This record gives sequence, structure tokens and C-alpha cells, in this order.
Amino acid sequence: MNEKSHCGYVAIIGRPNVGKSTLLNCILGKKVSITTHKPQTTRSQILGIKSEGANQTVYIDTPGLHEAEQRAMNRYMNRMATSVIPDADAIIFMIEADHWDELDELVLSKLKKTSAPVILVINKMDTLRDKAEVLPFIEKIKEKYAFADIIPLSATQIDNVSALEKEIAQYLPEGPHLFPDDQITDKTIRFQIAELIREKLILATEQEVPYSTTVEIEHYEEKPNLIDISAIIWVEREGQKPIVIGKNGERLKMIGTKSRKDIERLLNQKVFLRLWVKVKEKWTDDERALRSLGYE
Ligand SMILES: Nc1nc2c(ncn2[C@@H]2O[C@H](COP(=O)(O)OP(=O)(O)O)[C@@H](O)[C@H]2O)c(=O)[nH]1
Ligand SMILES: [Mg+2]
Repeated sequence: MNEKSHCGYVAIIGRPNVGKSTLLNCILGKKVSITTHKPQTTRSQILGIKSEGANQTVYIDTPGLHEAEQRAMNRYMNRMATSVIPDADAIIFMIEADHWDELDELVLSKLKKTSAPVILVINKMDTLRDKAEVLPFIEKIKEKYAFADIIPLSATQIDNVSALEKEIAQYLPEGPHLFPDDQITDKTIRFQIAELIREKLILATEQEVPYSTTVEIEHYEEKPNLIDISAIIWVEREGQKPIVIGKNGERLKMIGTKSRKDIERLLNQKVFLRLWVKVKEKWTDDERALRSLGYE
């Protein structure tokens, strides 16, 4: 007997840094969304597609919702974070074990407008000394909303993630798969490469620099034995250039080496990578500049 085909969208929502992108990568077994310990790493919606037999689940990783809406970049990120809610067949609302603050409350308030089932995922369970500590916490959060289910897990330890996947499978509507079964993301190779470079850049620099940089792949060429790539790291101010480049160019060199290794893993090929640092003034504040860099 043939199983009927199911396919649905699942949005992963939550404040910055709770582990949304880590969960997506864990479910897919591949890095499709970059993760760091710093907030505002994920800037746009990223689809992660998992096909298993008759089921296809299309996860939507979103930038974390945050309060500051002054800058164009932040407004863009908040729009991206909430625009997926109406279309989702199920929503994963992610919080951290033993932590609830006004940002979580803000995210929940947006979720209250949806009719889709909301699954509360309590991530980072590995940070608790005793898992039972979460029980009184769950009792309190339960009062806030009629969650379809509450699932404590650890995305980094891959602990209890399968319970979440089982739960989600119940909410996939009947219908044809929307993507080829071997496709795991909607993003182009160029985008994925730019993101891997941005991840290294965020990890290598402090404070405000990461939020005012973007990466553009200027050249991508498949040669007989390697792939030749040049990328531009755009910063906002002249003064940020030496920070990214580092003393004697050492920081840029390190970003380049680490990025190249990740890109080689992604492409399964040898890579030659050139990085340039250039200035585009106040780009995060300029909607037009944002669009020209691909943040539609
Ligand atoms: N201890 C612990 N850390 C986690 C877990 N999941 C994610 N993290 C860390 O939390 C930080 C933020 O993760 P990320 O996926 O970028 O969060 P996002 O902003 O919600 O997408 C990273 O440093 C992750 O390694 C977890 O289950 N346990
Ligand atoms: Mg993220």
C-alpha cells in the first residue's frame, strides 16, 4: 500500500540566541543556517527542507525577533521574523531552559494571532544540572498559552530532537512535496558561501562590527581542479576596515582560512578564496543599499 504524500511549512520562532538555527542544522544533519553565540546572526528567512519517505517538512528559520526597530536592518529582520507566521502549518516557539523574559513575551504575543498549532520547545536542557528542574518552569509557562505540546530538548547534544520531529509529522497536511526530495535549502550556493564567511567574520570580531557587515560573492568560477571565489566584506565605516583586516592582515587571513575550509566541505571541492574589505557608508540604515545587497 502506498503511503499518502504529506508536506507542510514549520516556522521556527523565538528571540535571538535561543538556538533556532542550531536546531535546524541538527534536524537536517547539515549546516544550512549559520550559528554563533552572538544575537542577530540570522538575517533572513532560510528554508531547511527534510524529506523522509512520504513526508516533506519545510522548516523556516527566522531572525530572532527583537525590540530595536530604529535601523532598517532591524526592521527588516523583524518583518522576516513575523511574516512567516500566517503561512505555517505548525510553529516551533523556542525558548531556553529556565529562562523567560520580556522578549519571549513579545514573541508569544505575535504568536497569539495564529491559528496554527504552537509547539513550545525548551532548548539548552543540557545547561541544567538536573533535568527535573525544568518541571516547575514548565508549569508556569503552560499557563501563558494553549501549546499543542511542550518538548524540552538540547539541539547541540541532539537530545530529544526526534520527539519534536515525530510531533511535527502529525501536522503536515496531505499534498505533494513542494521541493525535490534531494534539495535541503532554498538558498543558492553563493548565498551559503557568503553566509559561511559572515559566520567566521562575526566570530573573529567584537561588538558592533558584525552588525554592520555583509558579504557579497563577487566572482565564482569552476576551474578544472578548484573553484575560484572572490568575496567582498562590506563594512559601514572606514574605521572598521582595519578591525576586520587586523594587524598585518592576520585577522582577515584567519577568516579566509576558516571560511575556505567550510566552503570546501560544502562544495566537496578544493577552493581558492580571495577576500576584500570595502566600505559602504551607513548601509544598515539605507533600505536601498540593503536591497542592492540582496536583503529584499
Ligand atoms: N548549551 C547549549 N547551547 C546551545 C544549544 N543550542 C544552541 N546553543 C548555542 O546557542 C547559541 C545561539 O545559537 P543559534 O542557533 O545561533 O541561535 P538563534 O539566534 O536562535 O538562531 C550558539 O552559541 C549555540 O551553540 C543547546 O542545546 N545547548
Ligand atoms: Mg539563527
